[in-house]
Amino acid sequence: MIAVGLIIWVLMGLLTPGTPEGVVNYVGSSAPGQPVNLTIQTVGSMGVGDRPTWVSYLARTPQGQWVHDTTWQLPANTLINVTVYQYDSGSPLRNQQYGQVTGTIGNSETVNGKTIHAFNSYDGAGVGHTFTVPALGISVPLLGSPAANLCGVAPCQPKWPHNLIHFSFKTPAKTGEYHWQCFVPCAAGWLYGNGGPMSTQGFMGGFLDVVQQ
Ligand SMILES: [Cu+2]
Repeated sequence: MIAVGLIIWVLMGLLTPGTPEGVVNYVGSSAPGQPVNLTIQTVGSMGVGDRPTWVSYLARTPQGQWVHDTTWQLPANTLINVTVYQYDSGSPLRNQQYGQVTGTIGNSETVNGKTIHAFNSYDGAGVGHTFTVPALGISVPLLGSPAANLCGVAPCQPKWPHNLIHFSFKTPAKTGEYHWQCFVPCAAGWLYGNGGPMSTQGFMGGFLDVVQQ
């Protein structure tokens, strides 16, 4: 009976989408109550792995290693200082609403040192991606890099053209799994830019796993 249960458990693990994906743990990366640094990057294509053409987010562990994981464990009720290296190109948004910065401290972000509260995506290189956590009212447009996607293989290094974006937000006191995703239909080659990486955990979406510190 135990053996049967074990086999079912193993099969469930293999069949449940997203289960094999790792979780990057930021809890304990700074003293309790102190801000936590979350450093991520967005790339136009992975260049490696089983989906080399797919657009993606990556994250840097507190130990400094870039990993292809989009579930991030964060302490509750804590200020999160986010740094984004945005290596991808952009385009005008279909929904201008996503040009607004919402839910961050000051409802703002800085892009290459300049503070903005909203971005007209018909300007410059448009918007490449958003970082959006619907349940927390957070949405940040990640402006497109004018000279984009020159890095080739992820993780990209800062020597390649990018936009450097900073914003901060506070995790809720209530623990739980908060889904985040990009709302730019950025999946080139897919119908209307959706599907593929847009609908796959580990690429254009993931979870904030908010836990007690
Ligand atoms: Cu995207």
